[in-house]
Amino acid sequence: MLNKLMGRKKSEQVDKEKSLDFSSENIPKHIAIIMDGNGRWAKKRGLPRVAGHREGMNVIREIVSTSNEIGVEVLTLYAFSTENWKRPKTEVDFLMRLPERFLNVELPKLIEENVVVRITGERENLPEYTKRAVNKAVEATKENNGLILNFALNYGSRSEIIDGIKSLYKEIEAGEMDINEISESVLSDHLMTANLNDPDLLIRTSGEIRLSNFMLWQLAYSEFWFTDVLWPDFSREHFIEAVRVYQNRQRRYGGV
Ligand code: V0D
Repeated sequence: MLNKLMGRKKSEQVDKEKSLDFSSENIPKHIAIIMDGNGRWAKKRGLPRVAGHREGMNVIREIVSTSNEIGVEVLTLYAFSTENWKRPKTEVDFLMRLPERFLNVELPKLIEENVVVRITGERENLPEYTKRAVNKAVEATKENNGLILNFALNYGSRSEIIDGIKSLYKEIEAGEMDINEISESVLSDHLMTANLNDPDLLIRTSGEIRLSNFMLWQLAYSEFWFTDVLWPDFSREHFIEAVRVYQNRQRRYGGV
C-alpha cells in the first residue's frame, strides 16, 4: 500500500516528490537521529556556529510532525553528548538555552499533538534553567500517549552502560537478584532507555560514519542510514527517503 502524502499518483510525481512516496507498512517504530553538521552549516555561510544550532533547532519541528504523521512511535534526537562540554563556554551556554527556546514556542503544539517529551541522559549537571525547561515539558506531556519525543541530553552510552552495571550490582548485593539472572533484557532494563524499544533506524547527518558513543547497546540490530546533508538542511523529504531505504532493506531481508 502506498501513501501519497502530496495527494498525487505515482505517475504524476515529479522527481522531487518521489521522496514522499513511501509505504505505510513497516514504518520504523523507533528512529534515532544524530543531528550533526550545524557548526559546519554556519561556517559555510560565514556565520557563528551558534547560528547553525539555532537553524538546526528549527528543523526539529518538521521532523517531529512528519514522524507523527507517518506513525513513528519513538523519535530519539541526540541533542547534547557528554563530550560536548569540551566546546567553548559561549557555545555550551548557547546550547543550554535551546531547550527553553524550543519549548517556549513548541510546548503548546507538542501538547496539542499528543506528543510525550522524554529525556535520556544525566539531568543533574545541567544548568537550572535547562532543567526547569525540560522538566516542565516532561511533566506537561506525561499524560499524552502519542509520539514519544526523546531528547538525548548530556548523554553518553558507555557511562550509561557502566551505571546500568552498577545498579545491577547493587541489586545483587542487596540479595534482590542472582548473578545468573543477568541477561540481555535485564541489562536493557537497567539502562536509561529502559522502557523504550531499541531503535529500528539510526540516521546520522553531515557525512560522519560513526556512532560517537550514542546508544551503543541499543543500536546492536538497527539499520543505519548516513547522509552528507547537514542537519540544518535536513528536510521532511530526506527523512522520508531514509524511511523508504529502511523499508526496502526490510523487504529484501524478509524475502529471503
Ligand atoms: C543543537 C541541532 C532542541 C543539534 C538541534 C541542550 C544541536 C538544536 C533541544 C531540546 C539543540 C532539548 C530538550 C528539550 C527540548 C528541546 C536542544 C540542545 C541542542 C542541547 F526538552 N534543540 N536542541 N537541546 N540543538
